[in-house]
Amino acid sequence: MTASPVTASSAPASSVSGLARPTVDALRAKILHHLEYTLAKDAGHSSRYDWRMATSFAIRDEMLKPWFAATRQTYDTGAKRVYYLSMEFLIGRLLEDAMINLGLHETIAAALAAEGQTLSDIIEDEPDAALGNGGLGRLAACFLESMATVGVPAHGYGIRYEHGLFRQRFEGGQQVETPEDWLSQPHPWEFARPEAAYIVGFKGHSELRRGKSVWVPGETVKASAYDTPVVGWQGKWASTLRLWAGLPTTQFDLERFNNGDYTAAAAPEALARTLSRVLYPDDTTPAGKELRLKQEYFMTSAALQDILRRYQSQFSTLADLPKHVAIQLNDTHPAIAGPELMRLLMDQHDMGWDEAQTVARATLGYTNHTLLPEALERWSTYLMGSVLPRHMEIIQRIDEDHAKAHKRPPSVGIVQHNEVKMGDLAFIMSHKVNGVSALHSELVKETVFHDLHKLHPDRITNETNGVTPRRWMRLSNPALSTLLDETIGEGWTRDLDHLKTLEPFAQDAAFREKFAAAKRANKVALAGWVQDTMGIDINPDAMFDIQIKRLHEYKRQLLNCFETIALWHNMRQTPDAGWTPRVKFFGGKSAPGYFVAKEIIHLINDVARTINADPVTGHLLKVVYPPNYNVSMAQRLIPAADLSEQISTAGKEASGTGNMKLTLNGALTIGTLDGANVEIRDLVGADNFFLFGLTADGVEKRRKNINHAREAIEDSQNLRDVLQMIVEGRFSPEEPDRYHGLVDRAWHHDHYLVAADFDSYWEAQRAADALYRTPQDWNRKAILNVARSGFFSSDRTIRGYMADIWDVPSALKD
Ligand code: B1N
Repeated sequence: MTASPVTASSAPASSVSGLARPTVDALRAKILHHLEYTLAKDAGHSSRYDWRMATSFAIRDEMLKPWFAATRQTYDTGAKRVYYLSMEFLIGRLLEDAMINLGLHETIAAALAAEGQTLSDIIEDEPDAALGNGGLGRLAACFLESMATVGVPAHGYGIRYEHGLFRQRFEGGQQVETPEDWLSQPHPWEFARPEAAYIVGFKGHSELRRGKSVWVPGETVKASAYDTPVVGWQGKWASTLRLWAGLPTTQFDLERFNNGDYTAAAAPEALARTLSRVLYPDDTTPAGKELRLKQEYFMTSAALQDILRRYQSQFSTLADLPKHVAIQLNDTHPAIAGPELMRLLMDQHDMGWDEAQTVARATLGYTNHTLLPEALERWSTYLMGSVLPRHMEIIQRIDEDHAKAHKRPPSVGIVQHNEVKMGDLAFIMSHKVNGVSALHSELVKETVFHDLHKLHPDRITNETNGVTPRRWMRLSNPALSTLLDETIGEGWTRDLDHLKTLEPFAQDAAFREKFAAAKRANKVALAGWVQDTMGIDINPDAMFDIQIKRLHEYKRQLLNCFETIALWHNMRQTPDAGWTPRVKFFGGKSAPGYFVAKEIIHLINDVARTINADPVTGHLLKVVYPPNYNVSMAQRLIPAADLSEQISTAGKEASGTGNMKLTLNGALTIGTLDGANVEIRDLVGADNFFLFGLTADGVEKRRKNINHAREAIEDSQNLRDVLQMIVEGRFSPEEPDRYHGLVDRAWHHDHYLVAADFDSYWEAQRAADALYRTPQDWNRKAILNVARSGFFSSDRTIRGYMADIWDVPSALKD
């Protein structure tokens, strides 16, 4: 080991103000201390893992001060607290995020360098905490960071899944899932809190005792807390992520064990641990399994018990709960919170029915994240009644009360056709219901909650999603961040609206060159990674065209794939026609049981294999689909994107957040009028956005023509050629009929209107090609995208929730 001696070193170069930051030497000494005393390792014989752990512990020590200070101030001032209940927190890697927010990036790099270690290697060693599927879980993670930046006294509550979202591999182009294993190594960011543990019951029955309903559960488990601090920008505030792990309530059965019945002896433990074993890998569609309902209740009940315990340690009357507590439900997954909060207030704290309902409603808010009919959670009354008998009683009475109070039509009930509609339950039990983009919130009023909205016209509001500029710019795109700092100052990191001041620089040729150089550097870095990991040679001067998101038919990766085939076909016919070279990137996982999405993955990989082997078009077109897309891969791809693919069938994508990250990082969008694309286009300007396709209204109308797909295909030579090539086995010569089913569906069951939008998409793509050939114009528009995307900070979103839903002020002075 080539360690240089510890010198009396200078102060760190970072720009954070107001924080007492350690010097390089102090941090170096801390890292060495943790190496020796926490990990019991000798610096000379330490692995990369050891260095990462020691570095993480050293950084974690620095998080404690702001974390304690925020906690203490919240107690001392009796401030109102926000609780964000979510089955998913897709937090990704934490080391670099913490270093950046604490202003210690350069200090740590220097401290490690003095020990012969490379910070980037250590950062890369950290596994992604993939405790979420996609946008909904990543939004929860951005919110925790923004609440810590804006100064909200906040806890996130979720499940400490032993296995997060599965890992994806491709075998012969097909997705293969293997378990994700992030906890196989100790997680350095969490603190076990065995003293914060609650009993959660299931099953059994509800009985009357002295006129009061009492639930006698048939099974119980223990929820045990693990806390992770989340520090905001410049360490001025911090929030807490509290995740629950399932433990048995009964002692290990020693007698059975001694009698040789090892399985039975361990049964209670296995049952309890199942609750926090694995994240359901379904994005946008509910699993509908008993275990999932149990997981939802497990998280929600533990959270509410913890919230009431903390409240009662500080305040006396539960009637005042909504003055001091706001609870936000991330979709319907924790919607059992309504009946559970009422149960706790009534059965354990002797509150009457009406008051319990009033208090619960004033405390709860519900965010809807999807309108897909198949995505709305419903549980059979049989399952709900057997897993949660007391809650079933409460739900029925909530429903009856609501029917009486509002003389409502029969179609509105929570319980319908022997199913509990969790959306309706969440709506009725919340004082505010919000959608996640302007368009989505309007559609929520018109569709799923049409009748309830009429009865409660002031309940639905909009809070357009956002993303944290710390992770999605400062951390992931240092090249552009530095250029922004030099050009408009560093204020954008805390207040993304500062980006507006970049606008005049779009006209400045010298700035455009610097901007282009930053983008190119990111593309060169990505090209190097693609070469190293996939062995594909790509040209950094080609347009990098990127579609990264979960695989879902409504997101229409298939439309992009068809256009790729058409482009290739056209390029082959006239290779010298002045084509704009492109690299098409795809990234994303399919739910394991989603056959059609898996078939689309297979096709994209077959198309990539064919195109990438073609010498005629090798300099013009490549297709890259790296396996196992996750948060860290997003951080690599987004800064290098020229074109952002946001091409969902209009009316289907509630918001999208990848669209915001890509715009912020200077990609131009090709997209439909769907979700937050509408707001992106309004803000960046129609001239700086490639619009195509039917509108949400147009989609509904077009669907009424049952021949819409056939007519569109017959009208489009390009699309006919594409389908013909696929059906002939051009991309699967070893199995020519591999995609007959897929092509048949394209003709006859095109629910997401791929065919109807194809020509319009093709035209928009050619407009993008043309613009890319004039780099001055492309870069000007890209700069305007950056300058006008300040609205998409999750800090702005959080301020919206604070004002419209939570009624919480910032705890920070400035
Ligand atoms: O939530 C994101 C939005 O930006 C996306 O448009 C939306 O699709 C996404 C069941 C979901 N909606 N619903 C889910 C996830 C997991 C699950 O088990 C549903 N995810 C979204 C953030 O608002």
